[in-house]
Amino acid sequence: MEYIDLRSDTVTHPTPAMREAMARAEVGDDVYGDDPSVNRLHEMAATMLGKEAGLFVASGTMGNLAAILAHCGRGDEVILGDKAHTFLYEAGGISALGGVHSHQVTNQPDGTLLLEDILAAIRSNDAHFPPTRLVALENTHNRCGGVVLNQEYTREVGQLCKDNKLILHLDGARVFNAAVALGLPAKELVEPADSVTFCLSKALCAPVGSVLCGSQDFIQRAHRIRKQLGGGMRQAGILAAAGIVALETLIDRLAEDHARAKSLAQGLADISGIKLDPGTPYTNMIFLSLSDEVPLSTKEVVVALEKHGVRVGATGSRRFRLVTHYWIDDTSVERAVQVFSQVLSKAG
Ligand code: TLP
Repeated sequence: MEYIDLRSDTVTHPTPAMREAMARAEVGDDVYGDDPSVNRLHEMAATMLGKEAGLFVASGTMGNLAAILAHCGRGDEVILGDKAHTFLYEAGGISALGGVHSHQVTNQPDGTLLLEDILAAIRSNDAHFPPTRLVALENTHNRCGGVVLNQEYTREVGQLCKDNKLILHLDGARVFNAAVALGLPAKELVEPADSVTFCLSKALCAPVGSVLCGSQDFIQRAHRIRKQLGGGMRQAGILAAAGIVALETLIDRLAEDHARAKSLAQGLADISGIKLDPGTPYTNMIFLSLSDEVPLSTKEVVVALEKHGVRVGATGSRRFRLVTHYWIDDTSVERAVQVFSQVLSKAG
C-alpha cells in the first residue's frame, strides 16, 4: 500500500531530478577536500545563509553536535529551551561526547526564550558555576508547533549574546520554512547567529544530510570534530548533488506545504473529537489532540489510520503531529481528512 505519510517531513524521498543529479554527480574523496559537488554545496549554503563557510554533515543532530563542540569546551554551559530538539531528541550528545552542560530555560508557546530568562540563566564568574558560553535557538521550533521565530526577536537575542560575550547558535533544521513563511531571505533571518545548521533531508527532500554554516575559523574546528565523530565521508558528492538540487529548486515551493497544512487543518477542525492546538499550523506542522469523549487510545488511532493508508506521528498521550511535505498533494490532504473522519466516527 502507498501510504499518505504525515509522520514527518524526514520521510520525503528524493525527487526524480535529485536522483538524476545523484547519478551524474562529479565526485572525489571529500576527506581530502577533493569532492567538487560537496565543495559546491558548501559554497552555495554559505552564500545563502550569509556566512563565510559551510560543512556538509550526516544529519541535523551531527550539525548541532559539531557546532556546540566547536564552540564550547568541556564544562562549559549552553543555554537552550526545555523543548529544544538538541535538549530533547539528540541523545544528550553534547554532554555525553563534549562534556557540555545544558541549562534549560522555559520555551514560551511561540518557541522563544524570554530575554529576561536568558539573562537570568547567565552564570556569574564564580568557581561554583560552569562558564556560560552559548545560547541556542531553534527556528522553526518543532515541539512548539513548527512556529516561526521572527527577525526582530532573533536580532534581540543576537544583541543580548554580543552584550554578554556569548555565542549564538541556531538549530535551523527548517530555517527555510521559517524564511519562506516570513517572506525573507534566509540570510537576513540568520544574520545574528554565529552558526546555523539546516537540514537538506527534511522538507527539502534530499535523502541524507545537513549543512553547518559559520565563520571560516569555526568551520575549520567543526571539520575536525566531524572527523572525530566519524562523519568524514568519502565520495559524498553523490549526496551533496541532491542537496544542490534542493537549494536550487525546492525552497520557494515550501509555501505550498504551508498552504496544504492549512487546508488539512481546516478539514480536521470540522471533525468531532479533534482539538487542534491554538494557532496550528504555523508552517508545515499540525499538532492536535483527541478530546476525552473519543473512546480510542493514541495507539488505536494510529493503527486504525494506518489500516486506511494514513500515517501520523504520536507525540504524547492523545496527541499527534502531522507534517506536510513535497509528497503530500491536494488529493492526499482530502483523503487524510476523510480517513480521520471515518476512524473517529466509527469510534463514536
Ligand atoms: N526532527 C525529527 C525528529 O527527531 C523529531 C522530526 O521528525 O521532526 N533539529 C530539529 C528542529 C529537528 O526537528 C530535527 C529532526 C533535528 C534537529 C535533527 O535532525 P536529524 O534527524 O537529521 O538528525
